[in-house]
Amino acid sequence: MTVRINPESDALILIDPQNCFMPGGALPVPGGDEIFDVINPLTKKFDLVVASADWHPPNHSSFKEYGGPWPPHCVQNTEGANFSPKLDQSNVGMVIRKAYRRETDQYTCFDEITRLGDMLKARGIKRVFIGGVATEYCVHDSVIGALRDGLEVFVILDAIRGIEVNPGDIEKALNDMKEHGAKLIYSRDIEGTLGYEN
Ligand code: VGL
Ligand code: ZN
Repeated sequence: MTVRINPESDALILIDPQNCFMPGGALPVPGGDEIFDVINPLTKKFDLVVASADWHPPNHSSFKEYGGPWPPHCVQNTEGANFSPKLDQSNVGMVIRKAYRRETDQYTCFDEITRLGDMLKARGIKRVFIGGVATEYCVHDSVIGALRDGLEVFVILDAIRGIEVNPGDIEKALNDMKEHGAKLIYSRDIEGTLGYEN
């Protein structure tokens, strides 16, 4: 399968490519830093590249000491919340912060708080190509949210990594995205388009 990018109606969405999710970070995703060799060249093929950022207050309810499942991570205005230095940000045109309300977690960047789906559709975007971390949490929920917003969704399998808290979590998430209508592809399936280097 080959997919040809149409810069007018396609957008690249990068989920939480932040230091805390990289090896050595506060909530490391195994191989999380391997996505950038795939993602960086891809950013040059799209006119619109959106990156999301987990952006928690220091006392966020998803943190263990406040009753949640996670170690503290992506705390606002800390180095851990910054995008990885491995991400080429030169073509990232929009940043969507999420999960900044203390009481609720927000794995998706497509919901009634961000209204990213509406924003993209108002710009004529019809298809989104998604990479980032983590497969079973913010990638999964963002994919489901984008589909619900009526966008066509392509998940780039070599541009995502998962945590796999329990064995099988990643596979389950991939199956669920597929069942909801997402198309699972590899970056090599994406063709360059006029004016862009392949
Ligand atoms: C994420 C766990 C907690 C993610 C964010 O980006 O997938 N996972 N916060
Ligand atoms: Zn988080």
